[in-house]
Amino acid sequence: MNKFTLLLLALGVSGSPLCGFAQSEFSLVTQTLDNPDNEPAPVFPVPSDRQLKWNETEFYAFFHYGMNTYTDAEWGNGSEDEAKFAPTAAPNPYQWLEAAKAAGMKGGIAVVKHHDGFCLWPSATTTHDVENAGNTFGRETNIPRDFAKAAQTLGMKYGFYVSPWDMHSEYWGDGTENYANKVFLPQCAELAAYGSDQFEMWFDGATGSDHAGYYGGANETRTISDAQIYYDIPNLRDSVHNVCPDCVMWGVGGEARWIGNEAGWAGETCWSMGTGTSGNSAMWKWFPGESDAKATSAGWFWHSGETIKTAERLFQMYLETVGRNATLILNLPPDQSGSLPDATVSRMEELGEMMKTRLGTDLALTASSIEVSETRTAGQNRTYVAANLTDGNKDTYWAPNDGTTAATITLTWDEPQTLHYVSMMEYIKLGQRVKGFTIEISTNGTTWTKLATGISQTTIGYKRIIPLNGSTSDSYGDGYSAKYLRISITDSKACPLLHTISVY
Ligand code: FUL
Repeated sequence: MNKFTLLLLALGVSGSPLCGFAQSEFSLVTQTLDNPDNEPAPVFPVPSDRQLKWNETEFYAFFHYGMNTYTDAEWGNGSEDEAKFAPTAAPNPYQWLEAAKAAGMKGGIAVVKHHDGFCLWPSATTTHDVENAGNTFGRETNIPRDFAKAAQTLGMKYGFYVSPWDMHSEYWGDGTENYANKVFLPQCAELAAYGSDQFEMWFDGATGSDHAGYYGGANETRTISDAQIYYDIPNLRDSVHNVCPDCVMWGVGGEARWIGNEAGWAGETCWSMGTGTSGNSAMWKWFPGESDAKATSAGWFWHSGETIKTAERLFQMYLETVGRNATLILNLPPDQSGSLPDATVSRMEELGEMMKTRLGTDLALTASSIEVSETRTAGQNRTYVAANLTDGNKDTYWAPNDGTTAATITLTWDEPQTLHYVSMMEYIKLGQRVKGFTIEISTNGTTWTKLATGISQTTIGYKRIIPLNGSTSDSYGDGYSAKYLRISITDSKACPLLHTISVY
């Protein structure tokens, strides 16, 4: 019930909303309250504002750095002497993020406490932190402080990975509320204070039931039964949101999901609800996928002798994650100097160049026409015309009328173009809808050829990128010469809503 209806009821007006009032004064108001912009009804579930903003970060870096960097480990056990943390130079998060930015990434997440419990900032909750590091560089390290500042300077999004599992703490898994109250929630509060503009906190689900921890000297294996209760997650989520309103609580935090593998791919069909690589269109909660993947050959942490994957392989990961309605968090491990190795930096520059060459020039912007099979009736302040697809505004969208679940969008160019990729973005603010589509090209507007038929042309979601040659591993090729490109939406939960189409 809207405010105006409430007012009428309060005045005892029933039936015709206008009885007792001069119609000319109120009829417009009645229309105004009755969906004046003719907006489609949402298809639930829909994302929260913070989930929407989070999705827009698309491609960001992961930086695993800490005690393990100096002990050649992937998982410590919490007994490591703090003195082992002894960087050979001042750790340089600015250099990390600069490399990520060169690759086309929009942000980064720094690990500031891994499962061994060593904190890369001076924490009031423990002595197992940088304050007791082995040298001056170590003792002066404060990753959350420097990472936040670097991100802000570079105009990038940032957040922190703080492991809920803590093998140093005597309290972890002791059957009481001590760990949540004395260690974990206070640590999250300390981290939240490093910047109210954080976009994600990363809460890993590992609990290592078969991995012995130090636990204050107990040296045993411990487990917890329900992470949501044990870490007091609803309270933690609210507390962090009070300080960092746009911070999505990943994983255990419940606002974005693990895509189900660490190899950099999402399902070709990928819903932003449900779990795993494909999600499940029938689930009730908006739970978008994030894919965490390693750019290097060894572990999450730096190890001597590791190599960096080729730009082509990393681009494939991008197509198979960001191009399939997931985000990509790509791990770049800083070495013992606290900086990224040169090979990583130059690979990121190469990747950035590849992104620009392949996805940098949007041919949809130079199409001579974009025709659609149906355009939704305009409202007072909103149109649903095809031009909305290329206006660079994610808040305007093309839509057909209610009840239409199949439609075509045809782009025409005056001269033949060489086409490699098609990118589509749904207006997910009103829910993820599209269930099927096809892509065809033509040189004359009468004979059409379907492309990329080996790829499931099902979901779109936040973003879907189709390599027209049907290959994600060798996606560039020679391209296809065409004067016409037709996208047909073949099935949708309700009228489809697209805010952007790009062609490369
Ligand atoms: C996992 C952790 O156990 C790994 O060490 C790493 O941090 C990875 C990103 O998440 O679950």
